Amino acid sequence: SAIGVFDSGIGGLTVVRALMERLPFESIIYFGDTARVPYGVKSVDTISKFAGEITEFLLRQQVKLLIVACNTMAAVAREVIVGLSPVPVLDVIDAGASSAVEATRARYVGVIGTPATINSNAYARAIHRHDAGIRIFSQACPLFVPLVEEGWLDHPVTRLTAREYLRPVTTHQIDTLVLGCTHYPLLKPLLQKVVGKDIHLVDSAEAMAERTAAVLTEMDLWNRSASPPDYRFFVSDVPLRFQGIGERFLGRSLPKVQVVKW
Ligand code: DGN
Repeated sequence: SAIGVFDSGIGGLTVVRALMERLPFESIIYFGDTARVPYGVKSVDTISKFAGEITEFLLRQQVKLLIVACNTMAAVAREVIVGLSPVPVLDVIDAGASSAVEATRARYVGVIGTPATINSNAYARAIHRHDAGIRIFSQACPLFVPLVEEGWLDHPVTRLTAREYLRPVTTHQIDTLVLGCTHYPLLKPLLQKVVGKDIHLVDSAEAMAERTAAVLTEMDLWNRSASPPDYRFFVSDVPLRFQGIGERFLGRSLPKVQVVKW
């Protein structure tokens, strides 16, 4: 059976892309809540309710594993999702936090994400579960999501915005910066220039793919059928410019999507 991946919208396709590259024989079912995105500025109650609905939808598709690709849902609704799921649940925050702990030598780590993710303090809690001595400096970057969706990946406005957001974080001696949002992997080249080459960027999509590979091995869940992998994409709406934005996130042409009505 397939791996279920979900996100508040199309940003989670960065995680699907990393999974396709790292696990090319696994089938994936994706759900993006494009009718209700953005989640990053909503309340914990609302995000939890939406997360529960999506979890139930994917469980009905008989997935063998659930991946919470959305940092915002992972930050505030993990317990709700785990409580509903008989299959293992992995999330981008856990994966990104572990990578940051492995990467840092200075034990000073920066974290950027949506306001909901940063306010939840979920990255700090996840990092401190591994190493309580790591110091964490975080910054919400709400303008990054619309800039990425606009395709301004290497644009002066984005560069100025990034400098402004990252200045406070980089005044501390961090050697690692966690990109704690589905959209940020697309800004990696620009962010690397802004923070300088000595700061290691943790791409939470790549970290998620590595963690998934490890769990498939640990739990003996690798796909063994000889048939090629199947990719199915569900969304709750097809908004304007969906195709173009989706393809930029996925890094290849986007197959047909099915619209789900609850
Ligand atoms: N997918 C969300 C995240 O990773 O935090 C970003 C989009 C949003 O809901 N604002």
